[in-house]
Amino acid sequence: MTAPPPPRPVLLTGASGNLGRVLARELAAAGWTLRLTDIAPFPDPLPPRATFLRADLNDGVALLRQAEGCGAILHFGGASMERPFEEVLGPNLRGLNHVYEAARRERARVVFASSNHAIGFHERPQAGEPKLALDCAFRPDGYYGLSKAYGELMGRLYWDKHGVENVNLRIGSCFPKPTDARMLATWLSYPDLVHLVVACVTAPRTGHAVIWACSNNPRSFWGEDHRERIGWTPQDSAEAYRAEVEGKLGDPIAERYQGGAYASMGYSRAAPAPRDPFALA
Ligand code: 15L
Repeated sequence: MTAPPPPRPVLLTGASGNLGRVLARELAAAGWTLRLTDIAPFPDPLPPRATFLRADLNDGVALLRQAEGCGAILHFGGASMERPFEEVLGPNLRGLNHVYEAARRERARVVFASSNHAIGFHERPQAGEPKLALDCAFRPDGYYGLSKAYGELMGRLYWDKHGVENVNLRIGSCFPKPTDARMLATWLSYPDLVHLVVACVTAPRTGHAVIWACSNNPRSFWGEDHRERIGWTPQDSAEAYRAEVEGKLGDPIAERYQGGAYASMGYSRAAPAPRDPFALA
C-alpha cells in the first residue's frame, strides 16, 4: 500500500467479523490509527495504535463516542447474512442511523459494506445480454438485502441533505477463494477488498458513490460504477479457480438469480416468477 495513513483515526465497526479482521490487520500494518468496535470480542491480538470497544450497534451513545475525532467510518458491522426481520432491524437499520449521525457530527466519510443481496433478485445476465447497470432497481432477496438497500439509500439522504460523503460497496462474495460456480462472477479477493477500502478513504472527493465490489472477474454480472472517482482497479480474478468450482451449482432458483442461494431461501411462489418483472404472474 503506497498511500500515506489518513490524518485522522478511522472507526471500523464489525471489527471481529471475517472482513473486519482482515481490514484491522492490513490497515494497521499500513500505519493507520484504528478504533475498532464489535458486539463480539476481538479475537486477535490488538494491532498497533488500535483500540477496541465491545459495543452493540443499537447503542448510539457508544458509537458517537467511538467516532469522536475520526475522519472515516468503515461500517462492516451488523447482521452479515440472511436473518429473521427482528434480528436485522436493530443492528442493520437503527445501527446504521447511529453510524450516519456520528459521521454527520464528525464530518467523516462513511464506507458502507453493502451487498449484492440488495439487488439479488435480478436475473443473471445470459451470454450476449448486458451486465447489470449501477442505477438498476433495488431487488433485495431477503431482509438482509433489504437492509443493505436501506443503507445505500441512507447514504443518498445524508449526502443530499447533509453533505456526508459515502461509498457503498456492493460486495459480491469476499472469501479467501471462490467456493462455487456463482463466485466465478461474484468473488472479491481479500487484497482487492483492502485496496478498495484504502481507495475509498484516501480519495480526495467521493460524494455519494456506489461500487460493484468484485475482483476483475470476466464473468461478473455487473457493469460500470464509480471506481474511477476513487481510483480503484481490482487485480485478482476468480478465473484462476474455474476448474475447481465450475461444477458446483445450486438449485434452479439460485442459479437463475444473482443472489444465488439467498434468492431460493424460503422461496414460496407456486411457479417461478416471469422474466419480465412487471408481468402479473
Ligand atoms: C453476503 O452479503 C454475505 O455477507 C456473505 O456471507 C456471502 O453470502 C455473500 O453475500 C455472497 O453473496 O456470496
